[in-house]
Amino acid sequence: VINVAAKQGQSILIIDDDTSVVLALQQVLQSFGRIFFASCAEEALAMVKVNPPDVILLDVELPDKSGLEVCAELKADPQSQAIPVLFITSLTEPGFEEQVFAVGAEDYISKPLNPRVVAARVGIQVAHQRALRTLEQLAHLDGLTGLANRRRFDEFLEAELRRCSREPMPISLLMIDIDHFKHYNDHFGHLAGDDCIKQVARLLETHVQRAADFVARYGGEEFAVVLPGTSRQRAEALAGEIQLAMQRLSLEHAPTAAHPVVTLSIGVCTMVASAGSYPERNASAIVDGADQALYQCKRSGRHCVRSHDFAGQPARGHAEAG
Ligand code: GH3
Ligand code: MG
Ligand code: MG
Ligand code: MG
Repeated sequence: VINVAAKQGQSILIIDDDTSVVLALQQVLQSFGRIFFASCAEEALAMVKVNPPDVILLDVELPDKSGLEVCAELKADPQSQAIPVLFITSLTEPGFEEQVFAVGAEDYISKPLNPRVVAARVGIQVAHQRALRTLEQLAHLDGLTGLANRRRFDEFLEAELRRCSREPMPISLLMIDIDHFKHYNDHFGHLAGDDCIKQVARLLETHVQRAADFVARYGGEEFAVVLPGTSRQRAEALAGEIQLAMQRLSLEHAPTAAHPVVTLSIGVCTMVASAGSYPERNASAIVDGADQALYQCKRSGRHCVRSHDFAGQPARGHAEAG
C-alpha cells in the first residue's frame, strides 16, 4: 500500500497488478487528490473496508480474482456500493462492455490509456460524486438555521434508539417550542421572526455541546434535542439551563405575549432500557412523550420544563426558572 500523492481532494484507488499501468494512471490522476494502489483483489477489498475511496479504477484481470467478481462484491456491500468503479481493460471480446455494466460498474477505460480520456472519465465520476454529496448534505439541513432538519432528526433518533437499547443506556429527548411566537411575528414581522428563530438555534448549539448530542429544527418554531446516554435528571437540568439562557438573552417579545421577553417551553421524555430493550422502543413513542410534556408546559403558563413519565403518572414539573 503506497500513498503516492498527498494532495487534498478526492481519494482514488487503483487496483491493478501491472506497474506500468499504475504509474501511467498515477501521472494522469494526481491532480484529483490522493492515489492509493492495490495489486490484488484481497488487498483491495481490505483497503476499501478500512478507507473507502471516492473512485475505484479496476483491472479486469487480477492475480487472485477477476475484476468482474471484485466489482460485483463491492456493489453487493452497502458500505461500498455507492463508490463509482471504472474498469481498465484491453479486452475486446464481444459482450465485454455488457458484462462491465452488468456487474454494476459506472464506466470503463480502454488500453492503451489515453491520458486525456482517463482524466475526463474520472473527472465525470468525481464531479458526480461531489454533486451527490452536496445534495445529500442539503437534503438534511434546515435552510434558515443551518441545523439538522426534520428528515435528519428522524434518521438520527431511530439510529440512536437502536444503539441505546443495545448498549443499554437511557436516551432523552427535548422538544422545545418558542412561546407565543405568533404574537412575535404579528408584532415584529416575519423577517424579525426568522431572526428570532436563528437566535434560538444559536443558543441551542451553544448549550448542547457533548459530541453525542444532537440539535434539530423540528419544524416552524420548534426544535428537538436528542441526548443519547442521558438520564431524565440530566436532561431536565439541561432543559432548565436552556430555558434560563433564553430568558437571559432578553429578546423583547410582543406586548400581547405572556412574558416581556421571548421564552421557551420544553418537554422532556426519557426512555430507560430494561434488560437490553425499551418497552416503548420506537421513535414515535419518545416524540409523543415529549410532545405531551410540552403540552403540559403550555397549559401551565409556558416558560417552563415538564417531563413525560412512561409509568403513566401525570407529567412531573421541573423547578421553574423565573
Ligand atoms: P404557543 O406558545 O402555544 O406555542 O403559541 P405560538 O404562537 O408560538 O404557536 P403557534 O403554533 O400558534 O404559532 C407558531 C407560529 O410560528 C406560526 C407561524 O407563522 C410561525 N412560524 C413557523 N415557522 C416560521 C418561520 O420559519 N419563520 C417565521 N417568521 N415564523 C414562523
Ligand atoms: Mg492485470
Ligand atoms: Mg409550535
Ligand atoms: Mg410556539
